[in-house]
Amino acid sequence: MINSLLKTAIVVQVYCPTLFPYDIDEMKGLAKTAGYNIISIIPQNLDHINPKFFLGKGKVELINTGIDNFFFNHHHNQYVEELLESEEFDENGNPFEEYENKEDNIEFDFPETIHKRKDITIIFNNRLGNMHRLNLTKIWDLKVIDRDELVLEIFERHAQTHESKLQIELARLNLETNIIKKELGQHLEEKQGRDFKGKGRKGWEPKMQAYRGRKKKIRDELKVISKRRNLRRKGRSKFFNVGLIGYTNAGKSTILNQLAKSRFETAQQEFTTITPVSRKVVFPSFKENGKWDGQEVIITDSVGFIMDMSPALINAFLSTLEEFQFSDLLLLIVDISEPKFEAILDKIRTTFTIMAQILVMEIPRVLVLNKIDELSEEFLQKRVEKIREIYPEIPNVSISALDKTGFEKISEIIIAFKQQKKYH
Ligand SMILES: Nc1nc2c(ncn2[C@@H]2O[C@H](COP(=O)(O)OP(=O)(O)OP(=O)(O)O)[C@@H](O)[C@H]2O)c(=O)[nH]1
Ligand SMILES: [Mg+2]
Repeated sequence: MINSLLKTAIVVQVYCPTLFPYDIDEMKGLAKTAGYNIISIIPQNLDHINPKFFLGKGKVELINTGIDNFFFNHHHNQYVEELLESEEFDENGNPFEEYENKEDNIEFDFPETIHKRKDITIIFNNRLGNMHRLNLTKIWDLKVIDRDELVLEIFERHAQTHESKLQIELARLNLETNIIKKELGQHLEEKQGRDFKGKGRKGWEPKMQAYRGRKKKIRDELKVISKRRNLRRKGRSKFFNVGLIGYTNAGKSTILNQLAKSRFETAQQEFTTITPVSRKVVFPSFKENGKWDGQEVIITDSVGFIMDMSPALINAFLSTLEEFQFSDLLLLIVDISEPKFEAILDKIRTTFTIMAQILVMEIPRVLVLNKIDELSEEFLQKRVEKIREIYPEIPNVSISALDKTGFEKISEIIIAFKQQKKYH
């Protein structure tokens, strides 16, 4: 049964040698987390992406017809006809030709709650260019977003602090400014031809100015918040700082909760945590003089990563992510129970890529293989061996944050690193 509170989405994915092959199962999870009910998934294989529509023209029209059939109307206007008819060129200026399979009709199973075209969202499991998004929005006359925007929508839903709300607004404004710039260029060329470029700018100027003003205000406010955070961090610098880092949904917050006996939100969905939190944890340790002693450590949990995270999002969250630069040890949390082993390796690679971007590759790190309660002993051993082969220089520890298996090993490792650093 379709949940009427959910928004209706059609997911489209283009597979092409030049495109990042995002996982379709991950898209299903992201769409669900953002509140969408997917009614159809439409893949298309292309040798080259269509410079104008991203998709092949035939597919664009088929999707349109499929939606039109449901609404019993045809919304084509003169401009759309022209856009579809006009000749296409690839990035080298050669006429663009594509193979089209006109045979495959597309039929959708729309829920009864859909009354307007605008109630449908087309989500691309790709990264669209602004021109593609503009053209497709005009042709289909409905909301078109890509994977980056979907992730941004999830962030918007989950942001709770003033800082994270500002960071997301900034990412959204950056995205919209780029779209408006493209739209403006297109508008001027359409209406006035290249010779008159600049004349129609006046109408857009107030909007752009408002965007610029708001962006500056947000940046200034974020700077103030960041300064305040620096002060708080200075207070923590006398302690040993451990950062929990890794792919979204790996179990970072669950681990922090178990260690700190806290109750931060955890959930079987992406980007539950948006705002970093730090907690002091006291690990019992055995001193040389034979006495038990409490070792204080600060543990920080933060926003999780995702494959090929958009630069707009990384930039907006840079100040949050840069917090990790002040860690003395990073625990790279990995969900070792994923069905596909290749996906686990991809997620570890993603974590390293973002770590390089936020300049934390010099910090000692440990791979924490979480969710072992989901795997048989034999299966786990095989996976651990493979990971050791691939990353022989990084220590690893297998745990289950759910039932607290392996937590004594984590404590030992943290204390060993802490003593190496001679923190007191
Ligand atoms: N089976 C099992 N599930 C776990 C384990 N650790 C965490 N989970 C579950 O995995 C899901 C994600 O856990 P979180 O702690 O929210 O993950 P996170 O890394 O903080 O995720 P984000 O904040 O979204 O980046 C939740 O449903 C947890 O209950 C584990 O050891 N075993
Ligand atoms: Mg979390």
